Amino acid sequence: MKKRKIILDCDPGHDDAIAIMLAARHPAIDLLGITIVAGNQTLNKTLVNGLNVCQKLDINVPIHAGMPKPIMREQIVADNIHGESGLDGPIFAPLVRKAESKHAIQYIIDTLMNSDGDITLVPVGPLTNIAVAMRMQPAILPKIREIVLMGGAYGTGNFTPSAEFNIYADPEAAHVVFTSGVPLVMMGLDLTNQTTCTADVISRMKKVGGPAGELFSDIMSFTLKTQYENYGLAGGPVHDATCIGYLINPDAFKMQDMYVEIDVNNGPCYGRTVCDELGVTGKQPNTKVGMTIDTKWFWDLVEECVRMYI
Ligand SMILES: [Ca+2]
Repeated sequence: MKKRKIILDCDPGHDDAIAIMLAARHPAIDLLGITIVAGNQTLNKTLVNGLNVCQKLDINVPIHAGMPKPIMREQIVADNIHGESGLDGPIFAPLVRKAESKHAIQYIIDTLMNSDGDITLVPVGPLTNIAVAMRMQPAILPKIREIVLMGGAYGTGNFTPSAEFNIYADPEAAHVVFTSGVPLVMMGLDLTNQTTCTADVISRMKKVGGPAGELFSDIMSFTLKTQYENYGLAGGPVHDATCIGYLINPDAFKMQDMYVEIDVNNGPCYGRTVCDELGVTGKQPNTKVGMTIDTKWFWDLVEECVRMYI
């Protein structure tokens, strides 16, 4: 099998950590590098979290720090879901792992420009890094094979009634990406909320053991707590990891082509991914939107990946 080359752009983050876990070891994925953006917490915190996860799981890919602030809006963080550190729950050993000195934007541009157009970008946080890279060097656009992102919803949001967190955290950046003409795959809340991790799933992964089993258990136990406190739910979705699942086996997903645009007006729908599900605009679809996922297959995949760290 030819490995799928990706750059994972993330804001770790609990579900980001699970995405890193899947991407770094699965034989179908060639994880070239990790770029970090502010999102779930401020950049200094999301960077430390990314480094901690990679140190704990012995993942040796370059990690580059990116944009500390959204393009236009005031910064927001999701400490209600991810805690003060952005990755509350697990206790990590003292951090020795270091980030690369090159800025994430330059890393993304250089890596794409030196490629054969076979690299997929996987942004699972606010789209600031990707948008700034596109604006700084537009020649990267035809070099991007595809963007497989977590964000948005064709239904309702989770941070406002209209908007999902990643898009709401930088709607202007999302607008740049969704109007870029690059092929887009969007895993929105409608799909990612189907991957609800319950206490049963946590014990299943803990039983597998190893550093990944332990980390999964510590991470998702905290997620279960905040999901209950915030939304009254008995389980927690692992949103970001669905993007890696899609790259490994798109057949486990039902997708629908839609025209998607971002509401960047300062009203109640600010940051909404307006998805033309019924095709009423007559506009050419620009996005494959995730509708359903084979959940049994997904948890088997997670277990398979947890096992690869033993
Ligand atoms: Ca994320």
